[in-house]
Amino acid sequence: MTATLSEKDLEQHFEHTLERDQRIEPRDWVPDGYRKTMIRQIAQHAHSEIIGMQPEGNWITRAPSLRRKAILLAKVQDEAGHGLYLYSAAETLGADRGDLTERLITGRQKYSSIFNYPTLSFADVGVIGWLVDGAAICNQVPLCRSSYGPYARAMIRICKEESFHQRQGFELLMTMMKGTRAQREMVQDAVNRWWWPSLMMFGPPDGDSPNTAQSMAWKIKRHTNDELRQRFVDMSVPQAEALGVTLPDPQLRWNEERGHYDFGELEWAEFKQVVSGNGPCNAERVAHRRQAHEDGEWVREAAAAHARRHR
Ligand code: BYC
Repeated sequence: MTATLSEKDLEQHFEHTLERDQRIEPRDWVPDGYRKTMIRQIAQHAHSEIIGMQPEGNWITRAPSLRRKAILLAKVQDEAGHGLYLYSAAETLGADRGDLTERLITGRQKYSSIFNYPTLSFADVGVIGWLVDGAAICNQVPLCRSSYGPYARAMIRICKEESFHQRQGFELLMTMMKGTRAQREMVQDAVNRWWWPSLMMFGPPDGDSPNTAQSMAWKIKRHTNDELRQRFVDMSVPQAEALGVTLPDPQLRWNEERGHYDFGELEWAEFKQVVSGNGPCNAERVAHRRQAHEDGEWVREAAAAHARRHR
């Protein structure tokens, strides 16, 4: 005998699952808002991985040695893989991957602001690994405990790979810092350009973050944007010292009372510009992705025809 569950029973089951810190799975009923928020965050995250292949991908043909080329190729390939797990996780919530791609290439869905800045020298590859992947790890480790099972599980593997990415960036920078004066200057220049945009990856300040309160209540997010930004600053300062670079913030100093580093105000007007499509490389990044999608049309058609024949 099967009993039909009322909407109230389903809601209670959802709440109990969250209270017990268990995972919500694709078979479970979820409120519309939860589904919508989860699809938005996972899709933005997937798009970030895919668009994020471009800034570093630009350096694959110009990597200074075979070893550096092999490392960079592997890293960019990992990012494609992360995008694929994440699109699959979004599909478990009923999203359609073709539709998500369409939203990305028509500018209707966001991706991380950080990938709208140009990579001007090979030191940028190292700094992306150190700071951008470092910020990504700081943001994503707590997401391994996110309430949505397929997302949380994807994060575990992604974080392992991101740790390798961060170390390769740090190792590359350390090598350059032990090199010539020109190499050290390249590293410092890259740090000057990427530091503030890396802090913006954590999202708007808590007071201007419309989604944080609800996402924390649903245990999608485990910390606020400002909490994670602070954690990232605190961990980056000693790493910058070990490298011998200066972080471009005259207000950066240890606050004994708070037990954290104080840091300067971010340029939130710049963040808003970049997020709304007007950053230095937004148009280029989306155009490149659109072109790649169009160029791949015949592959999708061939794969679909092959699948039909074997059905
Ligand atoms: N850039 O209410 P808020 C990587 C949006 S890739 C653009 O705080 P939420 C890598 C936000 O989505 C890793 N948009 O939102 C790859 C929201 O949009 P709507 C990327 C941003 O979701 C290649 C609105 O602003 N990581 O590691 O509670 C090479 C209001 O914000 C940004 C992820 O995607 C931004 N920086 O919190 C190397 C992490 N910040 O509602 C490395 C997963 C905010 O207007 N995502 N927005 O459409 C998250 O953890 C959260 O979504 C965020 C934002 C912390 C980013």
